[in-house]
Amino acid sequence: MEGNDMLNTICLEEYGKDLHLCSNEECFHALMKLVAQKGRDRIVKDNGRKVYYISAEFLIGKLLSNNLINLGIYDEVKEELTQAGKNLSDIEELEVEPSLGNGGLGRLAACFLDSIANLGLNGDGIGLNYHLGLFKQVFENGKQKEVPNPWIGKDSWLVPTDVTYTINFGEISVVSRMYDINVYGEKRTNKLHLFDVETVDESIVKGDSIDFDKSDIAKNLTLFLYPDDSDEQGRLLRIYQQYFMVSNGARLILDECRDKCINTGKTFKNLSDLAVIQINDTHPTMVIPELIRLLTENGDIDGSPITMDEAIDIVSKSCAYTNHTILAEALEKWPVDYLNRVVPQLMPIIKELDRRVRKKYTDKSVYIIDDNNLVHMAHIDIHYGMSVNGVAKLHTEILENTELNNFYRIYPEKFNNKTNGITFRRWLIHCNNGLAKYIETLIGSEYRHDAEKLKDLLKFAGDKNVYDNLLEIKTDNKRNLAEYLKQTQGIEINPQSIYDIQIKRLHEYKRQQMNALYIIYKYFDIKAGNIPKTPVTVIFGAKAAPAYTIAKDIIHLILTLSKVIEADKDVSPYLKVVLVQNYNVTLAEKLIPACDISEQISLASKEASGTGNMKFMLNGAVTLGTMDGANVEIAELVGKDNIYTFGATSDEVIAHYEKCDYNAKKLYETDALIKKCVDFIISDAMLQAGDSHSLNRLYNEIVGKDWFMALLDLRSYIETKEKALADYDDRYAWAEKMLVNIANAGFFSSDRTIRQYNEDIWHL
Ligand code: 26Y
Repeated sequence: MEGNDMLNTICLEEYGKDLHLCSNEECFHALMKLVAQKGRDRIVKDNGRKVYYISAEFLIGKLLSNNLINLGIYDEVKEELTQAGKNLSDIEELEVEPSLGNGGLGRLAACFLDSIANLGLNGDGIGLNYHLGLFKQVFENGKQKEVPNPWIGKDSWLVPTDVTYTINFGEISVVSRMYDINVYGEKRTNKLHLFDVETVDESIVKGDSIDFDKSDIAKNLTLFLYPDDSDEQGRLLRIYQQYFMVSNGARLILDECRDKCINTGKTFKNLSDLAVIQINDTHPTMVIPELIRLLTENGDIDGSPITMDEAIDIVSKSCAYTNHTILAEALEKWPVDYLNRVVPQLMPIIKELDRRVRKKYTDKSVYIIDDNNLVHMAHIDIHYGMSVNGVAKLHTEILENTELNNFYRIYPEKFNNKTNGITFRRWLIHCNNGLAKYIETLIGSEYRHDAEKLKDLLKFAGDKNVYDNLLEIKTDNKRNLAEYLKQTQGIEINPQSIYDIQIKRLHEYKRQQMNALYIIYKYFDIKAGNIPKTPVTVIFGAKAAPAYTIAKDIIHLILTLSKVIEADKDVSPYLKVVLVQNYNVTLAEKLIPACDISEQISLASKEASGTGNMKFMLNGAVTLGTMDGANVEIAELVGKDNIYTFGATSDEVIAHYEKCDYNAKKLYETDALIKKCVDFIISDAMLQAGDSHSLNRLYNEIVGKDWFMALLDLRSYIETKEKALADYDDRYAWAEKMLVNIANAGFFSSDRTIRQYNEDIWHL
């Protein structure tokens, strides 16, 4: 067979020995070489329009298997390794996951790059090369501690380029360098461009902490992703990072367009024919004034001047904005003072953009600079971009009708929805290859290119043989997860139990605390003698922002609960609570295929979309969720028998906020069940096992504020979860739910999402 000694050939060249004699490290290196060779002939140059996906985060995960899959050599390589007595998963363990994102927004950017390349579209990512990533999470005494997360090793996918720029800030200037990571698709190889400062200095980080001297920009600019912004220095550093990213990006874009202009006889006046810039939330918003500045200061490709009117017009036709949140604290507003200090060259442009808005509109709420001298970054995007999109149907509706209604009334034509998606190449074919292969035996391999074909699985509804196989694959995955957690984290879980999983950033609106209150309910219930037929393992994975006190208190609550329940021999055989350490993409790939119940329990209206919900569905987990974000679309697709929904609707929640009539204390005082669960947080058992200060603070927060209304939905959550757990025991009925979920997941392929971006916004 052609190519079945591809790797061996490289091993002979590189190491002068056969594959079976190479160490795993050598194999990894040889595999990287192989990927580079195979990807080379897919580099396509064209002079057409190109999309630049600019984002402060790209949570790309490990790349080895993904690259092999996208290059179409995964099965062959796996086979060659097996023949040589090697194991691909062992080799994969050597790769360090780049930690270049917080959560959903960063992972979405990675899925999008994958789909852009696989659809054969011309599009690159632009971001930053954070050396120590987001922090790595370790637990010490039941609390989260943050340590650096270095990921750039000797075998890195990162390739230095000779592209460098001098980037000027108010007081200093720094020299940048661009590093590239190839993004391999079936049809072409694109790039993720990550900019770095030449002078960055990892040695300024204090010991095993994420603390460092925030004043020395040349040394610290690309050390960490979003360092703590609880103080002014941290916030200033964020502006430095953002401007560094967009100034490099803008110059790269203009340089590439200049080349294309020369090849095609166009000028910068035609910029929107050559480039479209998708702005991932407001973090890269300064790219708009920066492009305007560069065009007006430097003129056209022949040096002829470009006026402010022209520059604004050119840039406005090229930029598009995606909103990912309606949480007020995440809508960026920068003080004019800060911008004056960090990027004084941009302020005149921003003021001019604001002046034009003020001339046209009397409604103060759409101004760019408000009465408190805060610059509203999203307002720049909306006035001076050609498209504004939300990330799920409900989210876009809320933007149009509530959050951004004042803008929607001015620019209805700019607003559009693009429901998020996930790449099935990573989130099914790679992470659950057993299921992917089995699906292929049932409906063929077409679904790999046309995810909607998964619907053909519905033909097998009622087929007990298929159900048996689906259940068996799930059980295998559950065993694998148990094995993996034991080996990597020393955690033991029972593969016979129901795996109920909530993995996502720790945030009050996502309501891990409500899940914890359910666990307390269940603990009492089991204590009272109601032994569940099948034991339950509740698994969490979540990092809390370093300065987010309540989120850290919730972590402490979960870890303490876990300890208390473990120690109680009446309950521990039936209920186990696990919080995995340092939840990341790699862990997600192990957790999701093993999941039975997918927890998507955000307060309705608060989760813009969610994408974990889609990954779970695709892997045959059943959703337990509120009617929020993309859960609404999942519910529409699978029908009410195949999802467990509960809780207040987004309209009800929005009404509570408008009327300010939500009262947690009253619920606590009038509902004995709620009181009993909440009181347990500060029970003797808990205070003995945990930190009383932290537990009391959380207790007070929940009783006194409960800003995200966990107590409002707690009763319906408990009832619905109990129903789901009971239903699990009818194994064939459950398998049918699994089948229906998998079959209807096709809509959530990011290939679909990217096609829609391209059809409606990018026009590549
Ligand atoms: C202001 C700054 C500190 C900041 C940093 C990161 C603000 C927001 C974020 C990240 C936001 C984020 O991840 N949003 C998520 O985007 C996903 C992709 O669209 C959605 O699925 C998810 O609902 C949303 O919370």
